[in-house]
Amino acid sequence: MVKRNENLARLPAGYLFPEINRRRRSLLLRNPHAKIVSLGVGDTSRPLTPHVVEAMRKAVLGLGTPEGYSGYGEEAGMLDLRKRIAQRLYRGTVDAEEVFLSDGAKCDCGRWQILFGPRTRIAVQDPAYPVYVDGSVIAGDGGAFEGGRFADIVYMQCKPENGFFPTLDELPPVDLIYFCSPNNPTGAAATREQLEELVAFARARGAIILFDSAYSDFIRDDSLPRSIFEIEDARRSAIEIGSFSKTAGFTGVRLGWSVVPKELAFDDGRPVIDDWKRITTTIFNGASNIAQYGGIAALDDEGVEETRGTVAYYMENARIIKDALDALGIENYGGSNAPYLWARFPGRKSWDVFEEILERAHVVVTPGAGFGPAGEEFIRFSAFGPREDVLEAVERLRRTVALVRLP
Ligand code: PL4
Repeated sequence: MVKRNENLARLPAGYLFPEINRRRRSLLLRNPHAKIVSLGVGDTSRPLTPHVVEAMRKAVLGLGTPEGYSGYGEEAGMLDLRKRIAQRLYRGTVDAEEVFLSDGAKCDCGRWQILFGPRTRIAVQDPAYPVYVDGSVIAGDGGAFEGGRFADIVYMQCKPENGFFPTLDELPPVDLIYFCSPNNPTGAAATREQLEELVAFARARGAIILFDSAYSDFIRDDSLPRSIFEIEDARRSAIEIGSFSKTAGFTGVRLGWSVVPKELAFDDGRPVIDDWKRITTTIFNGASNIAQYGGIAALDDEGVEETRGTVAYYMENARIIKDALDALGIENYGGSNAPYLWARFPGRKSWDVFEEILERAHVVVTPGAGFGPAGEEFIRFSAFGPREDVLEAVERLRRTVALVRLP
């Protein structure tokens, strides 16, 4: 008999989002006529924009001709797209050769976890996108699961009380720090000073920051950094992962990237970028060429203009949700520079609040505990739904939330 991978055996329960879908299906089995609306998963609902569709249509038609056909490409992606990302999104702070295209930020997280390997000392914001912890555990990190947390993972508590930024000086030694800004799930966006502190901390401790900027296009406040590479010295202490998912609507098309600065090195002086090339050329065969043509279009003037419209639509959804939560007197955060609202239900278990909102209002949300221990008492609202669903959901919340917020 084949032995089960003991790392998988250490994971406590199913992955968060399938579990939410399971509960949603369970409601539908009991009540097949329920009209469920979702403010749950951060999945996009706006259609691809015309300019991007046209570029992808041309790419597909080209692939259907002998002259236009192409097979496997460079694993790192098309140079044209890498250049555009370096120039347009990073304004020259990174080189095109440091940009590696992929099939999405989540998939890159998994490959980074393979690269760093087992027994890496991990620190995560708490709460955090669950892939950081779950993927690290699968890769052999984290130690035993005890009392709702992994013994060897450093959970950097991020709560309203500390402005969603951890007290770094108190942390034990760490190797890899996951940091997401604008943050999923809290909606907090780190200031320049906070990221400077983070980079200085990583430099002093010899740690590497894995900076997830999947939501950078949602930043409205121009004083806030959109990339860790806006911070001096970050090139020697950070990797950044980005995504076309939320801004260009590529959650299904699949396109993301990692930026790996040439200066970033392991303790023996070997460049991290060399190992990243080794990993990606070995267990990845490059992002879809059709998606990459779409990405190139999304980053020219017309594409960027269209994308702004998509982002504005979701941010208007965020405003509608925020106004409703404010009107209901529910303490909430985020929604100004991020497409997520983080609402507090004092004294309540977040899975209980999730169940009650689902059962009474037929609205799917995401329970904060699914993002880590510090997410208890909180509910995440996603602004990625169609406008009519958002309006319907907030109307139903107005009618039912008073019933669920009492301990
Ligand atoms: C549901 C901080 C959503 N099944 O699409 P990708 O792979 O380029 O980006 C995924 C991603 C990366 N980094 C952060 C994210 O929040 C996400 C997407 N998160 C959410 O609701 O939290 C979608 C989740 C999906 C999943 O599990 O990733």
